[in-house]
Amino acid sequence: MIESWRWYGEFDPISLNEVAQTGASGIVTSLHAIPYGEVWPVEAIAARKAEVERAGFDWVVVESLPVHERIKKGEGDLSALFANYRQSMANLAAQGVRTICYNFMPLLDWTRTDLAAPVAGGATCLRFDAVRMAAFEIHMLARPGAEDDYPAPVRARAAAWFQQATEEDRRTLVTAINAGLPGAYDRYDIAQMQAALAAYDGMDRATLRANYRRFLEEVVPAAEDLGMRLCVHPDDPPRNILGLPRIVSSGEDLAWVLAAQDSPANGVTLCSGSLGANPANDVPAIAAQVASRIHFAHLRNTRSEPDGSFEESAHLDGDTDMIALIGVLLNEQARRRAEGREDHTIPFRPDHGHHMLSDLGRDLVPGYPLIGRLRGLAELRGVIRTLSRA
Ligand code: DNO
Repeated sequence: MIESWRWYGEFDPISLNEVAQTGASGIVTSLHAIPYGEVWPVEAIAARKAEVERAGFDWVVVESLPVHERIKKGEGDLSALFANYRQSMANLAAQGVRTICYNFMPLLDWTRTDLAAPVAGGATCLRFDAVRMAAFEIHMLARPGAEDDYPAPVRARAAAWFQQATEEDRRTLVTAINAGLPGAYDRYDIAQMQAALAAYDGMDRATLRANYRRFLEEVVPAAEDLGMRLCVHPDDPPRNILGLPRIVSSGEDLAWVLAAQDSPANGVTLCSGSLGANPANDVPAIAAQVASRIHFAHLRNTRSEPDGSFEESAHLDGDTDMIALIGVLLNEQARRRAEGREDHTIPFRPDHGHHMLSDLGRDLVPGYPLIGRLRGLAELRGVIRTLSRA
């Protein structure tokens, strides 16, 4: 497996020199300054690639080449957006960057309600709290129908939280909910989020799937011609939120995606933390089910609570059996090797990590600290080496 590390380029307070000390060899990055939907120019791609290579790394995966919201909404004439996506892919392929991670989550990317929930000893982790999410949706966003999405005990605790919350608490919650959106664009305050949700009014699962199918039809054949691999990132959390459908949340959903364009260019980012936040998802089993189409892995763990809340645990310590999952990925690599494929190694990155130790004094990207991820990488590396020898 290729040890890789997500780096946010000019927006990342962590330097590539620091990353070099982690032992990772691959960099996962994006051109975060380019607005969604625009073509990524060859020069900008080449400059980023040169920067990554000067520091001694390979640019192994683009995360993400984002899908414009209008494509998700199926809004108006999308031909220019599809053409731009294909052009960006061609420009990346021309530079030898061939694996592209993206998601098809409407409106928000990964969503948490707390960016600094306490863990033992003074470290912090990311947390999704059903009560705070309910408070946000029902009392701050006043989303019609939000109450129906939460059971009475959660609604009652949400009302209590909202009543005692200070202005500062509420602002912090809005910031946390927006934190998953990468890059410099698209942060929403309450009014903007209400407007953005209104633009999705009436969106149901079937329509979102039809819009996704159309996207795949428009880009997968081009990716195949370019020798590229697209790999969709699962929904995080893996359930509907804000009244919007989410359609990449389970093994069945992934089967639907893969069947929609049955091509090796249409693959999956196996994100154990995203899928694992639904206790019904057996992550090693899902990985085995889609193994031949896994082009990239995000390895992290979560611990779920009965009310739908979950917290990010240490990489080996949550609900997902990480040893079993890595075993599935290593088996798949062995299968590819036996087929004679040169590209049999699957890139992975330690996904997220606790903010801990000297990172607590640094202003880092939420979920992307140096030391917590280094800890995760070191633990995962140990598992991989051990299983590889067995
Ligand atoms: C979260 C990330 C996601 C991922 C996108 C891919 O930490 O894994 O934000 O980058 O969903 O488009």
